[in-house]
Amino acid sequence: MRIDVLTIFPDLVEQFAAASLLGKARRSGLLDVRVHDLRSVATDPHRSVDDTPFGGGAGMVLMAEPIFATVEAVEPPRPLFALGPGGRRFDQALARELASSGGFSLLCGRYEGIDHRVHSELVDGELSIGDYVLAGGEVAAMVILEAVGRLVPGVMGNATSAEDESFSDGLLEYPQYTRPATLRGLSVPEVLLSGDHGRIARWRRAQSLVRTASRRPDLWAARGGLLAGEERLLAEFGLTLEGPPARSADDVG
Ligand code: JF5
Repeated sequence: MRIDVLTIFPDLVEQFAAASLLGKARRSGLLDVRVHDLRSVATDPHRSVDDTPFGGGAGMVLMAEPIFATVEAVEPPRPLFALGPGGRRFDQALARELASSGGFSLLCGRYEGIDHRVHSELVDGELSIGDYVLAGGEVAAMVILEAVGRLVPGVMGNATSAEDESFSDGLLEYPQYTRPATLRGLSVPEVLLSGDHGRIARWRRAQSLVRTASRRPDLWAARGGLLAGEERLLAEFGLTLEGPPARSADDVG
């Protein structure tokens, strides 16, 4: 899968794509991430990529010409998405869609925005990673690279598929513990030390259910609340959806 990123901060994105999981996937040939410097095609002595807005106003606008020139020179894979808070919200479902596509490209805006002729003539769509304003699209592009990259078949081996199934069923993860079994007087839930794998699986499921219901009412509603048999599952561990949840270290505040 090829993913191209167009940016005026190529070093930032390149460093990220070369590190950790993405870097490994790249070296193994599973991921072809290409980072392009919009400034490298600028022809004027100052290699300008921004200019003041027609009509006046604060700040600068990313110029159209360096973006047209880059797109013509590298023919980035389509669709070409611009990052920005006005776009389609990026979520796990979209990450899966993009991971099973042939490839795509990301255009990182900066300043007050990008010359509109880029949007009207070159860009296929806009993606947002959330309802907040960033100084530029680079961080959003890196979020998308990581979320999509780890879903590309082979990048994470078998660890991904099963785990991401648990998000696809709309539930939060259950709590995790590692050694030691007692830490500063805090013990690990008995069930996890029991060796009873059926009971462990049911406990984890029950934990996912109560966590989702209490922390993410939006996900809980979308799932349709408790399904058949789940009331009993909760009861097996003395849990209900009512009343205060069991206190744990991550429940503070
Ligand atoms: C950007 C001009 C794009 O701020 C964002 C963003 C927020 N959620 N998703 C993306 O993009 C950066 C800044 C200025 C265009």
